Amino acid sequence: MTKRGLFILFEGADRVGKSTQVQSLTNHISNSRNLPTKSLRFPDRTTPIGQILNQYLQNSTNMDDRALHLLFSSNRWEAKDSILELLNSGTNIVVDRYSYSGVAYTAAKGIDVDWCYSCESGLPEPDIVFYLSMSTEDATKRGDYGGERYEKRPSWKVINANRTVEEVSNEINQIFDFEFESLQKKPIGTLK
Ligand code: NYM
Ligand code: MG
Repeated sequence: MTKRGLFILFEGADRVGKSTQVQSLTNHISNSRNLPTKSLRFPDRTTPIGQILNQYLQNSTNMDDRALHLLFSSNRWEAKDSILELLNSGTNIVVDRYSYSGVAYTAAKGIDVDWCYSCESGLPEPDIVFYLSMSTEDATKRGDYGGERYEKRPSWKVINANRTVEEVSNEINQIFDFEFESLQKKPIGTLK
C-alpha cells in the first residue's frame, strides 16, 4: 500500500527566503527518496478567488478586513479536497504560507485572533511547520501571533533564516529526514 504524503509548511515574513526553501526541500524529497512531491502556495492566485486576492494585493483595492480574511481562508478551503487527495495518494506537499499567515496578517489589524482562526478549523493540518525567522526575537514574536495554541499540534521548527541558502536548507533537510518516517505513520491531522 502506498504510504501517505506529508504536508510540510513554510511560514515566515516576506522575503525571508520561503520560496527558495520550498523549492529546495521539494527537490530534496524528490531526489533523496524518489517520492512524488509537489509545491503549493497560498494565496493560490490562479483560482477565481485567488484572482480577487491578487487584485487586492497588487492594486490595494479597498476591502473590508474581515471580507478579505474570509477570501484568503476560502482560497484554502477550495484547495482542501485536492490537498487531501494528494496526501492520500502518497504525494508530499511543500507549502508556502497557510492558515498561520492568514491569522497573523488579519490579527495584526486588530481583529480578534479566535475569530480569525475559527475560519481555519477543519482544514488539513500540516505535519511540520518550518518557521523561517530573520531577526531573531521580533520575528519569532510575530510568528507567535496567537500562536501558542496553534503550535501545539503540528511540530514547529524555528529556523534562523539569516544564513546562506545552503546552511538553511541543510538544517531543514536534516530535520525533515529525521522526522519523515514517524510523521508518515500518523494519520493526516485536522486544524482544531
Ligand atoms: N497573506 C497571505 C494574507 O494576508 N493572508 C493569508 O491568508 C495569506 C496566505 O498575502 N504579504 C498575505 C501575506 C503576503 C501576501 O503572499 C502575499 P505571497 O507569499 O507574497 O504570495
Ligand atoms: Mg513571498
